[in-house]
This record gives sequence, C-alpha cells and structure tokens, in this order.
Amino acid sequence: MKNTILFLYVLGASVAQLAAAQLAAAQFAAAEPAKNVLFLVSDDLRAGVLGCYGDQVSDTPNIDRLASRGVLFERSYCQGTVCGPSRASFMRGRYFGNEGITLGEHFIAQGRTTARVGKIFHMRVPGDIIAGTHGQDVPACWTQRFNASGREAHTPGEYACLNQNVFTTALEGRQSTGDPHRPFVTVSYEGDGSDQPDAKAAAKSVELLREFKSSEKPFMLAVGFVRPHYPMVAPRQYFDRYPHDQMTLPHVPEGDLDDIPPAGISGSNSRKNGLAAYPDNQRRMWSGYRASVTFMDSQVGRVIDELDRLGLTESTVIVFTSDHGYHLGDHTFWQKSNLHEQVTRVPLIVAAPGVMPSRSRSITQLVDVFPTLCELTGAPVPESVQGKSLVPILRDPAAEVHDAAFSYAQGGHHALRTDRWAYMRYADATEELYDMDADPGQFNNLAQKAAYSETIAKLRLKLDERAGSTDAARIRGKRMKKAK
Ligand SMILES: [Ca+2]
Repeated sequence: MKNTILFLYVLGASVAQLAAAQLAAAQFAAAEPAKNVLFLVSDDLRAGVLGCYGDQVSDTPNIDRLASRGVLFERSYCQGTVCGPSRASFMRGRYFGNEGITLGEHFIAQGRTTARVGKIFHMRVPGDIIAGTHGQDVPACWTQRFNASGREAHTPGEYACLNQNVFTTALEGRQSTGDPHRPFVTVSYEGDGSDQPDAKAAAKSVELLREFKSSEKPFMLAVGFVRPHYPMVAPRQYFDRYPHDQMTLPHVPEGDLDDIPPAGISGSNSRKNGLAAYPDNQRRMWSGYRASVTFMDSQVGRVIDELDRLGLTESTVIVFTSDHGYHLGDHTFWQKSNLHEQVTRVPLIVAAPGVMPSRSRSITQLVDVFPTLCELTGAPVPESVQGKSLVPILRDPAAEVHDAAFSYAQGGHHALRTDRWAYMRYADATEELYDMDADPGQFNNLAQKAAYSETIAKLRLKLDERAGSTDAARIRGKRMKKAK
C-alpha cells in the first residue's frame, strides 16, 4: 500500500487516481485468500483470435465476459512452444518443467481436492482423445481425474483435409492419429455438440462443481479443453458463423521469408504442406479454427455459469489460458513450435475475489500462474518454482514483475520478449530481432543492421543469462534426481 502511494506520487498522479488506487488496494487487501481455484486451459489457442484480445470476427462471448470481470494480460508468453513442454512447465512453474512439485501435488498438501477433467498435462490429440487415455498425465497431481473422449476426425459428417484438397463424407481413409496431414482436418457435422470431448469435459466439470459445493471442501478444478487443436470438429452451426469466403488471411509481404534464418522458418509452411496451392482452403482453415474456438468458448461458458449459479464465484480464483499460440498463415506458417509472436503469445485472464477488472500490458509468462495461484489462495510458493506471482499486477496493472519473457522451441532455439523487442536466437547462432512498437507483424528483421548492434548485444547477454540459468537449473535438477 505504502509503495503504491509513493509510486503514484512520483508519477505525479492526480488525487482522483490516487484515491481510486487506494480504494482498489484496500479492497484487494481486505479480500480473504480465495478458497478455490478453477483453472481453464485451452489447446493451441492464439490470443489474437479472441474478441477480448481485439478480434473483430470471432464470437467468444464467454471468455470475453470472464475478461471483463478479471485482469486480461495482453502480453503473456508461453515457455515451451508445443503442448508437452509448455504444460509440464506451467504445471510446475518452471521453465523446463520435468522436475519439481506439480501445482496439484502442492494444493493437495494444502488440504485441497484437486480434480482434472480433460487435457492438462500432455495428451496426444487426437490419439489419446479417441482412446480415452491419460497421455503424459501425472497421477500424483490429482485426487480425481477424468478423460473426455471423442471420435475426432472420425465424426460422421463433412470431412475435409485442406492441404490435400479432399472433401468427403466417407468415413474411410480419414487423416487421424499419427497421419501426416491431420493438422489440416476439419469436420462439420449435424448435431448439438454434446458428443464432443470439450462438451463432455464441461458436463463433467458442472457435475464436479455441484459435488464440491455440497462437500464444502476447498478445491482446484483443472479443465483442459482440446479445441481449437486439430482436428477442427464442430457442429455445422459453428462453421456457418464463419463462411470461408469471408475469412481474411494474414498479410504476408513480398519477400517476407528472405530475412528469416532457415531455423526460424516453420517446417509447416504453405509451400511445404501444400496449402499454397489452395488459398480458399487457407480460408477454410480459419473458418474451422474460428468454429472450434467458438465451440470451446461455449463450453467455457457452461462451467463459469455453473460456478456463478452455485454461488462459488466469490470464493474462487478463475484462470483462463492456453498452452501456446498458433500460426494460421502468418509468414505462410501453420501450427506451432516456432518462436514468432503468434505462437509464443498466449491468452491469460485471471479473475479473483477482490481483484478489480483491468487490462495489463506488463510482460508475463505461463510459469507465473503457479506462484500467482499460491499467493491468491494463501499457500506458500514452493522453492522449486521459477515464475513470479502476478499479484502486484492484479493490484496495479502498470506494475511489472519481469523485464523479459523467455520461450524456447525444440532443438535449442531460444527467444526473449521485452517491452519493445522480440529477439530469437537459434541453435546455429542465427538471429532475429524485431521492434515490436514499429513492426508488430515481425516483417523487418533488424538483427544484421548496424544501427541495432547495441540493442542486440544487450539482448544476447540477457538471453544467455536466462537460458543459462534455466538450463543450469534443469541440469542441476537432473543431478539431484540421480543422487536420489
Ligand atoms: Ca497445444
């Protein structure tokens, strides 16, 4: 409180602003630690596709509503840029997440029931979804766990494999588990969606919330939705909202790839995966993605509505995020495992008792979710956690806890995102540097330009420090495990 006042005086804030900040801080300070946690995780969801992140086309009323009653983090970044590493990372609050206590184990030790519904740790989509199996789940993390299965690409209806330009209602020969073209599959079908994994996850979550309400025991309910991860399956009415001929593709300037080093070029680019030949199918990818996002949003709405209906909202922290973002034709790239902004940036919304709704442009990371949940629920932060609590930002959206976010892609490729710069350094020492104020689309790589040699020198040092300390911590962790 004292610090907030001092900070505002230094800034020369008006008396009215000061009073508002004092009021907000006082209300926040007065809030009891939250009893419960509802942790909602989407899969392969790029932040920029949501209405609350400024998208003009997507219909995402439920996530937007959550954003309007919580704090929306405009610049939050994942660490791992594919499902497995990212989820292992945020569930342990560590950059490389295979060592250290999980969030669920920690909360169990605090006397909470912890339930998982759907995909939280890595599961193969569609493989583990069709089979109804646990994937790389950590059983010790949960007191209860439930998988949500579905037919995925085999759902009867209008199937398309867009990079191959295949359209059929036949059930034979569809691209599914392990097949190379599965990321380009959409299925539009007649139905209410209740057979879909995300709808089943919502139904189970509603049931669990009712049980938790009557048992009165503190809980963490983690709900993992699998859409908009491929295959992009949704009832026809969701596809109808996004006719492909009304979809706009990302602007790709002439020669866009000329200044991106080979290691920065996604293996799934339009030329290589075949989509270059089918611009209409690129639009259909957007249509399927948006249909899946809106379907997932509806399921998020069912869970939040039930929390409200049961009167649990006043005692529950709600977090909504995704494991990483997604390329949909940006720089001609598709999918993930790439260090450009559309993949590293994730949606992050935190709504908690006593927290004033706002938006923050402070740089944050998914490893911060774990310690934030600890602080909001009055739990200690385990020593193994490397992230930082975002509670200072929940109190004051202008507060900062990190000077940079750190992300990585398989193969020893690293990235930093600061307030102004996006910097990538690949395993072969090639680099990219973008001025995100002047060039938010990352079209003009400044890494080789003499005028930026001082800037890049500083970022190199910072990246060494960050990658070095996280790698060192990872190696230390392995040694510790061996010693045990
Ligand atoms: Ca994912």
